[in-house]
Amino acid sequence: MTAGLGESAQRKEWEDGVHSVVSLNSKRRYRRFNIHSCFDIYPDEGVGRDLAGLASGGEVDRSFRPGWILSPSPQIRWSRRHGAAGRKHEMIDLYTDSSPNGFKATIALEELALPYRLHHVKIDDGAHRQPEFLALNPHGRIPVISDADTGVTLFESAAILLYLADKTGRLLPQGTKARWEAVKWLQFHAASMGPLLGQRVHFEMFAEEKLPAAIERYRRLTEEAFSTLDARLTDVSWLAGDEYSIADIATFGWTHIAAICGFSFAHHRNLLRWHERVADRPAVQRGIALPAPATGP
Ligand SMILES: N[C@@H](CCC(=O)N[C@@H](CS)C(=O)NCC(=O)O)C(=O)O
Repeated sequence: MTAGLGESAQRKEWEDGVHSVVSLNSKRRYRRFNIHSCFDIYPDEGVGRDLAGLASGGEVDRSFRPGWILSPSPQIRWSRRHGAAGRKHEMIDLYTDSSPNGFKATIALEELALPYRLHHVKIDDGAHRQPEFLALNPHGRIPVISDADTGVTLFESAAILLYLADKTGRLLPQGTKARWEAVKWLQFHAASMGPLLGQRVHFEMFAEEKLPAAIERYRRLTEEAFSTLDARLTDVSWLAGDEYSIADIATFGWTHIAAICGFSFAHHRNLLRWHERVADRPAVQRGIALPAPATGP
């Protein structure tokens, strides 16, 4: 399930660092992030479309599905040449799109400098509903990783973050108390923040019928989540305490999109300061640009 280039030719390109980031078509639609489809009620649009005509450049993974693109960042090329975390890892395949849940995976992989192949699953074109993708995630959602090192294939961004932390021994504190703080805030994000922001985006920005009760409900619930995070960050730098962790990465995936959508949390001073600290990290800046930056609805 790798590129049509053939493994050795492809590996050579990666090692030489010449396999540059692809550009697809310049349609605005492509550059748009996919938060409108980050929850279960998104209609099953675009399935079965011929995607081949959409790609105008770069390396297309034709053995898998036209339109799925390999686009290593400089970090990937660096880690391919120099190895990561003291040992050589096999490539991780990441299947993703430019979206809040997808950015969690790209940020974590960039932070950890693990070698990975990035497959662009274009949600707008229905690539996530194709049989090849459903074989990886029967629920038809990105992100998904598949790790040749271990044979593990995973969907659900929080599970992916836990897996990457477990694999490398990084981004999750060692001490029992801080470790469980990290897991708690990761779960808070996965269950009580991300899905609510997804609903808010839908009802405020995409729903054809503007339903005041639904808009008010998700504003209130996401505002509550922001307040809870703000209180947590009163006297600690990171959600787990002293250490930056996968809890911060998960939460940032959505605060990044909230900011782009104009869902202001500037009145939560601790949360805002934390958001800016995370945004300043070079690996985060790379992660939110893969496979393309989010530009808003
Ligand atoms: N709980 C999942 C949510 C995954 C999810 O909803 N991903 C969105 C993109 S952010 C998606 O694939 N949407 C496609 C669809 O809903 O059809 C996770 O955290 O990974």
